[in-house]
Amino acid sequence: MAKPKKTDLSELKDISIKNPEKIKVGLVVAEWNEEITSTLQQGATDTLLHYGFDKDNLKAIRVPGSYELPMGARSLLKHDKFSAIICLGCVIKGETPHNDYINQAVSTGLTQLSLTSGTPCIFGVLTPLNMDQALDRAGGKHGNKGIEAAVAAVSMIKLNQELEKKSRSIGF
Ligand code: RBF
Repeated sequence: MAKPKKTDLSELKDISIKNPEKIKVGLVVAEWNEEITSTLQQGATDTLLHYGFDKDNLKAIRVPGSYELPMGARSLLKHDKFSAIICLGCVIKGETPHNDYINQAVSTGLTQLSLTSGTPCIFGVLTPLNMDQALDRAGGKHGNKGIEAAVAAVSMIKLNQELEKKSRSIGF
């Protein structure tokens, strides 16, 4: 029997969250390597819909490149109350170490923003050595990492819901 493709949403684990249709999620998508990042965005969006989120509560914005992902996420958080922000980009290694600087800045920026805002800002950035590796991870043989980014967001939303419920029940 053929192995199911990792892009098949029916293979996703069961994560049941409360009132998913009321929860707002932001998506920040880099325009660099747009053919890759749009596939990541599609995977992330389909996944959120699969878990019961309402498309009207998904706010997607575009930023020029991955370096701008943390700033885009921060702008979204200032604009509205989101339960998670999914940041999607693709930084391909070139002849110079630009990718190292961008990747370092984005991962540090998103970590800092998550910790200071208290809202999970998901790192959905591909860091491939070449375009083939990027394609393998955007709907190819390694699945679609946009799906995995959305699963991480849903898992963190569930965790925060459970902790809020617990702290209410013990009177905090
Ligand atoms: N942004 C990406 O999202 N992916 C890339 O592969 C990428 N490569 C870049 C290569 C160079 C040499 C430079 C200068 C920028 C690159 N950027 C890339 C854009 C970067 O994330 C950012 O948008 C710009 O540097 C403007 O701040």
